[in-house]
Amino acid sequence: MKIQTIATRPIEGQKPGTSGLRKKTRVFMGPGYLENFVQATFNAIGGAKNKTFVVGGDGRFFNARAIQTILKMAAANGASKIIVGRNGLLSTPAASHLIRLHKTDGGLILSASHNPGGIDQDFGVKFNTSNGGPAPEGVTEAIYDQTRALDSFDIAEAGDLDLSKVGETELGSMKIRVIDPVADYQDLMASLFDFDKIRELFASGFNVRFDALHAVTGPYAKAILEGELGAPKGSVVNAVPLKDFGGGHPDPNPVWAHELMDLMMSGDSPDFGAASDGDGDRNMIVGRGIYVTPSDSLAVLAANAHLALGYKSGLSGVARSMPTSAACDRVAEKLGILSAETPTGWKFFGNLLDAGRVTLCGEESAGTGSNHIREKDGLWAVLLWLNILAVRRQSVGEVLSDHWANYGRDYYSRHDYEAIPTDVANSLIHDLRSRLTDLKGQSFAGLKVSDADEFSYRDPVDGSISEKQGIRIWFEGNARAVLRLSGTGTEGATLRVYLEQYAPPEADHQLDAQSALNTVRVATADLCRMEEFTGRTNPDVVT
Ligand code: G16
Repeated sequence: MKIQTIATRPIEGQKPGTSGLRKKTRVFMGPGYLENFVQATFNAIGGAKNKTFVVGGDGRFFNARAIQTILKMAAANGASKIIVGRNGLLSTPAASHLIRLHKTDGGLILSASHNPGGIDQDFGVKFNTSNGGPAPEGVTEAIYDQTRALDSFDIAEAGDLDLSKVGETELGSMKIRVIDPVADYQDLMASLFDFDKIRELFASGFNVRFDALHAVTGPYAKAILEGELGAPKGSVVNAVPLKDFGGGHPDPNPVWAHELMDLMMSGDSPDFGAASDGDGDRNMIVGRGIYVTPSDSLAVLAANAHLALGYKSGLSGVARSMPTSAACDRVAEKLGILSAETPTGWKFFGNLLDAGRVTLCGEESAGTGSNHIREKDGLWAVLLWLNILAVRRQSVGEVLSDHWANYGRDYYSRHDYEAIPTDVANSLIHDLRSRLTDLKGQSFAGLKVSDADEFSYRDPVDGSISEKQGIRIWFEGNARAVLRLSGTGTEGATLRVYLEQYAPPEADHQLDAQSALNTVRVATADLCRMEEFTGRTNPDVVT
């Protein structure tokens, strides 16, 4: 095998965000762009020599090409073995599992998650470490530093590899093992959940609609829900992964999964609806006529996880990202277990999971997961819900009402203002930051601020500190707003406004969420001078 050492120069802006490096696909396709980032990643982890990696992606446009490049670079950098999904496909949770199962030195996952795919859409690359989780900030900083100092990359001179068949092949002295992307993940799910109970549920006539949104979870959901658990054929829709996800956003929320939402809100819906995202780590849960917010879903799963095989001895603790609602804290308090609050980004859960401090984690952005892997896991959340329903034999609506009657309801919604010019978004945040200490005691739209701060996090395991992780404003009457800029967008800035209003157990829990949150919405817009800065009066996306 001939190795080429190609001279290159640092490319600006290769700083990983909330979850790896995400850019427009054409940017990634530019000369040396992917190569620089991959070489920087290898350099940052002390080289790839004699190391093993998992490589796979969500099948979006440029996935197949990028994988060929990565394999050739891994071989040139001396890696000993690569495990790759057939046709380059691996969901993010499956990749995380494979890293752990085969004790590899890490993995490269190709995806821009819920962002749309195509030559004019988005692409991304993320490095996961040997625990199976997204690289922590120390590693992503080191990668970024390497991107700024790079002067060459190594790549094998070789033809493309055939990844369409399961089996082993070689590139120079590097072994390449092409595996079935679904099988190991399926075994893992079978070890966590009571598949017999779920089979009985389906056999009793309970029906489900799983919308894979033309993304990577299709083959996984087909094999498990229809193949192994006996859900009727056709329960999984949009199941064939497409390079452009059929032109939509593979984002499982009421806006982008509106077909599923419409069905579930119609008079004649299945008992249970679910969707997953581009790379299979996010989930959406919908009951007949009722949408379950991700924050509520996490709380319900925490309260009921003991009904599933893998969690029957209880949870050590629960963690949520800071903007996620307090609903799961209430469950943790009742269970007498730890509840942790981390910055946005699954990478922040890794240390807590590794240390055994928490078992379940979740985020408002439709991510839920547990210590079975080190990523959020869309299909896992769906199966846990199904396991719980199979034991409780209640509808999603009944489970939720019961939960709220016990714990109260945290009305919750996220409002996204997209494609704001970056300098405008930064000015709004900067202005808010400069007024933080004066806000307490002031009223906006009739709502009094009881406290305000900027979230900073000290990891209790390794002591690392992450600052400026979002602005929190608490209002009297148990309401909260959080403002932060997204770290996953590829165009301008996305301002996320997270709204929350608690209603205690004895209160009315059947209000429409947007109505329940209207006062805190108006107060927050006023307080942050939304219209003055952005000219916007309404968000682009409401989840
Ligand atoms: C990623 C991260 C999540 C985060 C989400 C939104 O999810 O893994 O932890 O909550 O982005 O982040 P932001 O608000 O910064 O855009 P995914 O599914 O895109 O990998």
